[in-house]
Amino acid sequence: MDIKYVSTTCPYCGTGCGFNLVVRNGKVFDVAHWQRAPVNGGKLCPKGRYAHEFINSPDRLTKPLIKKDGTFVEATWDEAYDLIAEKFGSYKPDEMACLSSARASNEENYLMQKFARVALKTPHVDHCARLCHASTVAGLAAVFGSGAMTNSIKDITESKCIFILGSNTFEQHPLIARSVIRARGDGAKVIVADPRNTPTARQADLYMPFVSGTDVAILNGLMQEIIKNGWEDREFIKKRTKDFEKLREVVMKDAYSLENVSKISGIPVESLRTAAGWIAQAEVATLIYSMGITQHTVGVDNVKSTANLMMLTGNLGKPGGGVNPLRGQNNVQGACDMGALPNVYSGYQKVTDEATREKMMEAWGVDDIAEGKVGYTVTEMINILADNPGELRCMYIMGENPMLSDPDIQHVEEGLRNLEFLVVQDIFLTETARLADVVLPAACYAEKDGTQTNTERRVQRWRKAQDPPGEAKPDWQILCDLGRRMGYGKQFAFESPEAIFAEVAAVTPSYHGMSYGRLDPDGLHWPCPTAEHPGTAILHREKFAMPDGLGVFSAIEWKPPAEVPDAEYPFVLTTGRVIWQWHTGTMTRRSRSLEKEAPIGWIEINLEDAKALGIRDDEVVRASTRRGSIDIPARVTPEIIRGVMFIPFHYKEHPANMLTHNALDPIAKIPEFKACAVKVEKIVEA
Ligand SMILES: Nc1nc2c(c(=O)[nH]1)N[C@H]1C(S)=C(S)[C@@H](COP(=O)(O)OP(=O)(O)OC[C@H]3O[C@@H](n4cnc5c(=O)[nH]c(N)nc54)[C@H](O)[C@@H]3O)O[C@H]1N2
Ligand SMILES: Nc1nc2c(c(=O)[nH]1)N[C@H]1C(S)=C(S)[C@@H](COP(=O)(O)OP(=O)(O)OC[C@H]3O[C@@H](n4cnc5c(=O)[nH]c(N)nc54)[C@H](O)[C@@H]3O)O[C@H]1N2
Ligand code: SF4
Ligand SMILES: [Mo]
Repeated sequence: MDIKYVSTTCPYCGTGCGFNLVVRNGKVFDVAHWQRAPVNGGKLCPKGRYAHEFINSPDRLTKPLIKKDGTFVEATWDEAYDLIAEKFGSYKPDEMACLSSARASNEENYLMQKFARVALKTPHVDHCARLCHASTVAGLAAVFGSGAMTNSIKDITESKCIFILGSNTFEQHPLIARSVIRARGDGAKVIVADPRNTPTARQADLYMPFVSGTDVAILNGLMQEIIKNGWEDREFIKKRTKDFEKLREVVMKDAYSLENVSKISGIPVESLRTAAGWIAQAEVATLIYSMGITQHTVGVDNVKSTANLMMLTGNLGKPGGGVNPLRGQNNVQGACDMGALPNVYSGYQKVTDEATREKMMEAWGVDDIAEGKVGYTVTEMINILADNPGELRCMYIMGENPMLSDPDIQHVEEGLRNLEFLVVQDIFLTETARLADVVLPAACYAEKDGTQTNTERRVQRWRKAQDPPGEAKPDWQILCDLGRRMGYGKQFAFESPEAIFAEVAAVTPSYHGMSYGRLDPDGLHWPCPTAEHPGTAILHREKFAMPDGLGVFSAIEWKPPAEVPDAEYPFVLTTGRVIWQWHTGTMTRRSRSLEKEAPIGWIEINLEDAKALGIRDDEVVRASTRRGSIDIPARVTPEIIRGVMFIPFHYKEHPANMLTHNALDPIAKIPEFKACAVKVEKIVEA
């Protein structure tokens, strides 16, 4: 028997844990701890521990499929490529759009944006970061000049006060939660604010339940209390920031007195006062946030407010401090870094800057690429498809499943059905793939080499452990094949991911100093500008990445969510995740050990609310919003604040996104997944 261990990086969350895939006679059959792994030192959460289980699922796509008269027929790669190249060649650039994938490697994301811009000449390329941290990228870039975690995961252990707002760290980034536990063991105070008493909240020294959508009011209230007590860090404010007076003017308003904030949010005044004191008076404090902050029509405002609080208290540019947005997907940081976004090339170089565009054309050896204008975001693409049919006619989706993950699924389906030609490239036949004209079978993480960039900007390797099933191919290879078919032989001549990475390093300033050789054994944090540079674990140490080096305070007023409860839809619906499942479930629901822990969806309803509605625990109820209705089992619990209900969005049987609202943040274009108005009723048998 031939057994080998192949060390690689977890394909689930942005923590970036390392483990060994155990391979027997050429097939992966288990995961084993890799003690040397830099982020997690061998420890894993259940998803990492069972990350082998879906790989050899009998449901894997193994052959290209072409839809003929409404049914899929197996095809050869040549047939599929010929059809795609012919179709892609028949549309105008502005009629085509591409979705890249935070599940795929840096190399693959780089190639997808290059394919869109060079081969299709379309500016319309985006990916699921839009649904996730688009507000972070826009918000933190506006105030610090860089939209990423300011400190590293390990650095959290140095903190003396950890404020977790809108992140269920213990379920969604379990191996980052480990740093929180360590810091707490060393005496750090932990504050958690969340509408639900999550496993994260249960670890807190101070837990503040509150009503979804009131974050800016809470943050402004904390800042008012800090300024009133003279706890702000005047030296930091003077030396490192600007526009403090503008902030002061807003947060000192009566509207943000602790009494008023308490009325808006539901958090007792005493808790707010304690939190303000702990954050301001700690030797060093850090703020951790995730989707509770970003997924709002005021997502960018929320993000800027978190930055306000940490600048006010002088907690940036030092160990144990920072504003730390936890990035979600394994490689969402990398997909953004690689320029799979409609406004930037790799390294956040603006498409609207003509000199940069010329530089890219020269690097890519072409005399024309997509126009230097900002393309459509995912959410805009779907709106255009549904509302202005004919404007976008053709789409190429790699590794995303918008038919379950985008808001207001009926609207998404209507939009995708308006496409004349849809190509979906995935490892399984997803709800989205079923709507495609051509489905391309991709290799999964265990079947290819590549790199991915975790939430702390650490670039790490994936290593091939087995061959893909059937005729499936790595995404990078499919993109190269298609690029060549479209007449760009030289631009897509890559023979390996390593060769693609060399081009990434050449054209991306923050990755200039990286190469595969340098990524072993611990990876490298960007920015890493030269071949000698050790990488950068903590950003903004001396100055912010702004032209004048100063962090910018923003004056932000609280605004309620786009849709608030009324007589007909009297509750706030919020949505999210559980530790055992991953997004649209394509992988975790095919992992026996994970699926058995959480096989069905539910709606969380507060005990008192349930009593008033006459609803019992486990009873199937009807949840409805202005978008649609689903029938779903009730989980009646004291662990969610009154007036708010929660549904995890993993389950196709009870799709939360039938209900969610397609209202967008005006800047980031992120949808408000975290708050809309819902009603819940008993189902009366006819
Ligand atoms: N097991 C598992 N882990 C995951 C994922 C997964 O699908 N499964 N997905 C990954 C991805 S892509 C991401 S982006 C991250 C997301 O990670 P998180 O953001 O931690 O996860 P969510 O459950 O979406 O939301 C976090 C918390 O926000 C709270 N919340 C709801 N409304 C509000 C509000 O208005 N304000 C505030 N402040 N909080 C609110 C919810 O109660 C919830 O506990 O997780 C990553 N990790
Ligand atoms: N209601 C609600 N909706 C949400 C959210 C929420 O909190 N509430 N959160 C949003 C967030 S933060 C996110 S990130 C999105 C996620 O939205 P999606 O990215 O659409 O969700 P996934 O299920 O992760 O889809 C990834 C797809 O990639 C495929 N895949 C995996 N590996 C590979 C590979 O190597 N190659 C290829 N080609 N395909 C691969 C998987 O099978 C799967 O179909 O969901 C968003 N939707
Ligand atoms: S914490 Fe994230 S990266 Fe680590 S094992 Fe769990 S899912 Fe994988
Ligand atoms: Mo995400």
